[in-house]
Amino acid sequence: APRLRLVLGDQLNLNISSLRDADPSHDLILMCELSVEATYVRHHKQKLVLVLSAMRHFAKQLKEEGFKVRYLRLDDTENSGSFTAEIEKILSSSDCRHCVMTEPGEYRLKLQFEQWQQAHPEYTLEVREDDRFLCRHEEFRQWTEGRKQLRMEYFYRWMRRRYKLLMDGEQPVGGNWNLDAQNRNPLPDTQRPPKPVRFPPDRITQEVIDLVEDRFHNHFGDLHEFGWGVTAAHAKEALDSFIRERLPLFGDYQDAMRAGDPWLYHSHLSVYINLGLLDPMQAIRAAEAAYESGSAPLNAVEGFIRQILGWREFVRGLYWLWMPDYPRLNYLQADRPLPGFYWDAKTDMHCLQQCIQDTHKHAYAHHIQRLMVLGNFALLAGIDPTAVNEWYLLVYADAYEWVELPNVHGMILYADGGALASKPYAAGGAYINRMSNYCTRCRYDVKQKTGTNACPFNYLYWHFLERNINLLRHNPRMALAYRNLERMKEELREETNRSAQIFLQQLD
Ligand code: FAD
Ligand code: DLZ
Ligand code: SF4
Repeated sequence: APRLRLVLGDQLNLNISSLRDADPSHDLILMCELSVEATYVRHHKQKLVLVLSAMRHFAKQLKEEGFKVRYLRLDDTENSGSFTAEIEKILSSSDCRHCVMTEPGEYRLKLQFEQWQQAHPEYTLEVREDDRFLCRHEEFRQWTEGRKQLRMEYFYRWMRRRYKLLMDGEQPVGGNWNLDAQNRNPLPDTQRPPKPVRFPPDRITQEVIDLVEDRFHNHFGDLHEFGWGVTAAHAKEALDSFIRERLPLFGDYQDAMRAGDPWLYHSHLSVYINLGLLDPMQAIRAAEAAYESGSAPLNAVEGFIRQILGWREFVRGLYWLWMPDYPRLNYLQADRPLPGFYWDAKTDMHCLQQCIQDTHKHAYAHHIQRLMVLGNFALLAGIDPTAVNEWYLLVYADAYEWVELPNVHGMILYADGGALASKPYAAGGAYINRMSNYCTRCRYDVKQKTGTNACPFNYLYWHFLERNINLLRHNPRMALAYRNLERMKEELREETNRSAQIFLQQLD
């Protein structure tokens, strides 16, 4: 019997589980551009162009492969505005009763499909597991069983063994599981990272750019420099160029930051992997092959593989384990509104200003910018987790809730009280100064601790510890920080608190 196949905007892969047994002569594939998906958070303009253009290119490819595709455009007059209404329209007007889809990556959509199925027992909605991920739900659940704490490092070792990646029998190649200690170098001024691969918009992308400028002109972000790839072929080209040109130094400069350049030696592959345009195992195997052929060192290859095989799978497992209650946690009771400068970059703090500008211009910032500048500030200033989550979900081209939420709620905000990260990633200005050149052009002085010219990260750091002493003091990984706080001269401690209070008042 013919089946309907629904493909969501981040499932753009011919080998996706919902299409695996599709029959071009019978089946109909449904794809929908929906205004709610574009606006449930007001996504960055580049993210909208990326997703919609990639969807249109994928539909074209499906048709070229001989499939019948019903593709609903945002501006089609008969667009009913929801996935389930579109499914229903097709099922009720044909003899097909069965729709197949791959599970969505966001809880909100999972719920929507479940509710529809309950209300419509006359149809079958077959939801298949998303096996683009390298750890299935059941496997992840088994891994968590009997563990008091869930830590990425142990999950990662388990995954390395399972997939026999960089293994020497039962032991890690080179003797260490994790070479992060070698991956903390600042970038020397003379070091010139290669230019990233960018893809000039083709006719389809240009059409979507016009559409987005027209319909979503008040969304955050700049479209002038749109250069993301929108097909699997583009993604493959981006992977090849990363392996050749950037991977060898990926490890060394993984944590470094430089004003005006968010790209550095990162891969810029998350957008493609998350959309389905690039298979995560293909990226991992390509890096492994570079190590084996001697073209990239172990600290780079191990570091890169850990991000995809370890972190990416770990946060995805936790998301599904902890939803739907997770986003409501607010361990540190943070409730300050998000400062306006997260939108317009109007702040004298040069590091924040640069990271927000990069984000506005490219819908991209690399990991340490997201974690140690933008995230660190949100943590130290006690910004409301709901507002921070919304910001991260809409500004980055690679953001979907399954990956954004654990990184923001758990990793940067510690809103889950340490379920994900063993301690808050709080740091003063010295860290940013060591890892970047931001401070040299800042109106604040990173060396000063208090007063109107002092780097705000410095006093906010101590104020954060002070404010949350009852919640954090018992954490063994915070012991050193609290000992330092307790050793601080009373006068300096008071000065620090005063500076922080004045700064925070001005923020509101
Ligand atoms: P690279 O540095 O080249 O890393 C290689 C790959 O590893 C990435 O492409 C990505 O697939 C994976 N990866 C690395 N770190 C993580 C991580 N912590 N979690 C999951 N995957 C990881 N990543 C997203 O894909 N979407 C998000 O919405 C997102 N939000 C984040 C929010 C915060 C606060 C933080 C700290 C991190 C977030 N990350 C997110 C993780 C990471 O910052 C991005 O994956 C990375 O910056 C993407 O750029 P890249 O492809 O150049 O990464
Ligand atoms: C992010 C996004 C956007 C902007 N637009 C669409 C769309 O029009 N149609 C669609 O099927 N998906 C879209 N997406 C992705 C979804 O919002 C959602 O984030 C993912 O499908 C979750 O797995
Ligand atoms: Fe950022 Fe402080 Fe350095 Fe200025 S001095 S760039 S605020 S870390």
